[in-house]
Amino acid sequence: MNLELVTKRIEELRKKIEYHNHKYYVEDQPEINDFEYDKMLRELEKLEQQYPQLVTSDSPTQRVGGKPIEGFETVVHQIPMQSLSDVFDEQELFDFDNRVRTAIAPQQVEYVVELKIDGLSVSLEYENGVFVRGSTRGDGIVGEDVTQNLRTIKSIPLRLKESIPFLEVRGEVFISRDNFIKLNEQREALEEPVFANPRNAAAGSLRQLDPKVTVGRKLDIYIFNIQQVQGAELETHTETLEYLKHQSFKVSPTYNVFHDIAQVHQEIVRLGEERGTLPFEIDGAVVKVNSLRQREMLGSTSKSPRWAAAYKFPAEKKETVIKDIFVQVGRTGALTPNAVLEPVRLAGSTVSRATLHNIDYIRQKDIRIGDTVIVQKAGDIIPEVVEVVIDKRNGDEKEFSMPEQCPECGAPVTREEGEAVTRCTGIECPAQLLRNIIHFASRDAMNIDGLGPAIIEQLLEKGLIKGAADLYYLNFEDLVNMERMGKKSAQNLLDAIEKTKDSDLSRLIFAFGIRLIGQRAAKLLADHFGSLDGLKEASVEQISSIHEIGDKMAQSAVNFFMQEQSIDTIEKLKAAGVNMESKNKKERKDNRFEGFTFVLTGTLSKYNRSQATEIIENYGGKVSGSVSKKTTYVLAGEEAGSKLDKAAKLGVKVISEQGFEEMTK
Ligand code: 1X8
Repeated sequence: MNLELVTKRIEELRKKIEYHNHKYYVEDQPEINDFEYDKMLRELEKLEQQYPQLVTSDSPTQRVGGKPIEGFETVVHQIPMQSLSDVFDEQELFDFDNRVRTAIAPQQVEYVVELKIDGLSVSLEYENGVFVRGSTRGDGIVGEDVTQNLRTIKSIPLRLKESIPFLEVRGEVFISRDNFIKLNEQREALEEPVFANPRNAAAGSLRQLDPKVTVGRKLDIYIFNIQQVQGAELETHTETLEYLKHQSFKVSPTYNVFHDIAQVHQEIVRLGEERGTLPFEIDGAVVKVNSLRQREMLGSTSKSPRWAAAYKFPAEKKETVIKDIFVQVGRTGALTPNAVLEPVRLAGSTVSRATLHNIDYIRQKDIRIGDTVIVQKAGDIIPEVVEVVIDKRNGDEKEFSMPEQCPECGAPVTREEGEAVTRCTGIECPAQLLRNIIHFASRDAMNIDGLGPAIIEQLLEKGLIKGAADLYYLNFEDLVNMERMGKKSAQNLLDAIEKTKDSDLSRLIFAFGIRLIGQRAAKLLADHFGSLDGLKEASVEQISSIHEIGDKMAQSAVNFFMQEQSIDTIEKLKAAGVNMESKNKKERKDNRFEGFTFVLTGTLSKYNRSQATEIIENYGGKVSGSVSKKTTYVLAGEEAGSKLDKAAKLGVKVISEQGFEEMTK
């Protein structure tokens, strides 16, 4: 192909890709499937690699390409990004209407009512039709340049439909409830802190220094205002929204026009009732004067425009009765008590369940089955029980306690000290497979390259795996039929899985995710027992005889290897050819130190502390930190201190480094 043809093809691909992007992400009416879309994107990527001089900032390939940055540049907003003045009830809304009518009387006023989206306000700038800069609101005067991260949002056009010299728009970046829940589940599985609400999740994601992290967050945007424009003449806000839609933006999903404030109020009530049914969170409704000329006449105060108001929805509360409490096992293994409620209408939907969070919450509020309670759906997705109406108790209420066995798989549950959460311990418990497999594949465990949470989730959903061991039985056909998985990535993943069959035993032990057995303990166990079979057969006493392994850890390991689910998993892994031997196996020459406990003190000349410990353990001995009657020998180096005195007092034998060498010859 000559350069002219390539240029034409590139342009054609970009147009097509952006067209289908718009169909999928803005109109929600895709015309082609992922495969066809990916094919075009790959062709474009390849051409741009061959002809880097043809790459432009508005190419769809640039949505993901950004490199991590050190920090954000600041942006001074040419048009301040003001906040809205709040109104909280009908009377305050009428006062707002009066102020508007007084300022522009006797003209007729039209109002537009829209949703107030609970996200993060941003400004987007376009020069000659191309997206050049995006920034956060910041304090309204100065924000941060988050252009790279905004490019990852597929509903933001990188190029306008019609080129105009300049356009600055304002919109709200948000994350849908579904994606918010998924994101938090993933974070929980990776033991990262969860986001308190969708707004925090959106803000945190947009302010990532690495755009690759933002890509995965599935942010979205609604555009609701033109801040500045050169190249279009507009008279009303509704015209503005139509124009923005025409220019490929995703605009406020509902907007209706009203002539009097009573109708405006009715619309707000209607939106409030719809609130719970929307796929994203709103925290109110926005009322705006429609005429742009009237807006100018009204102007702004230093804080907010006089032509708009935000009507804030209150957190709705209702009284109802708890009929029962049942326990749900989340995908992370957490057991969450839930209340079964006498159904009530709340914030636009019928609520028949509410979370009780955990057993501490239940005890603290003294919530019992049969209680009359107040439930609330504030900014939160899941309704919660806020308080008990004690006056309505009749004595028949029953206290609740957590089960000792997982209601999903029957494995014992545990609750760690200082933690509110009760968890299931079953490795193949259907409710917590996701978390376990993510851990199994993670970098410090089996380190399966390219097997991230999203793919694991798909594998589970499609029933291709039921546990970590099934990963080793996947075939090419299984993988290549998954979403967003090409032939090459399917093969890469199979290769990556295959490679991990040869991992050291310590990785496998850590990968099981046994309670209290972290990376270091896994290494000690692997080195000490040399094989998984050896460890499996070991008693609590044998395991806890290892220096640094306590009784609780040993008990936890023994419990794990006794469970049927664990035994099955190990058998499957073994049959698949996964290595079960330690590469670091201690060559125990003999057990000459069996039953001996050493205490090390002072500085040895030939070895450091851990080398000496290793030698002692290799001969079957133990090392302890303090001298007691049970100590067999104190091994004393240079400048030994108080431990020698203690040894003398208790009559414990003291040996020198030379003496020790003799013993280990
Ligand atoms: C903030 C918001 C506005 C709108 C929606 N969601 C918001 N968070 C809207 O106009 N539909 S306007 C606005 C502001 O001006 N501070």
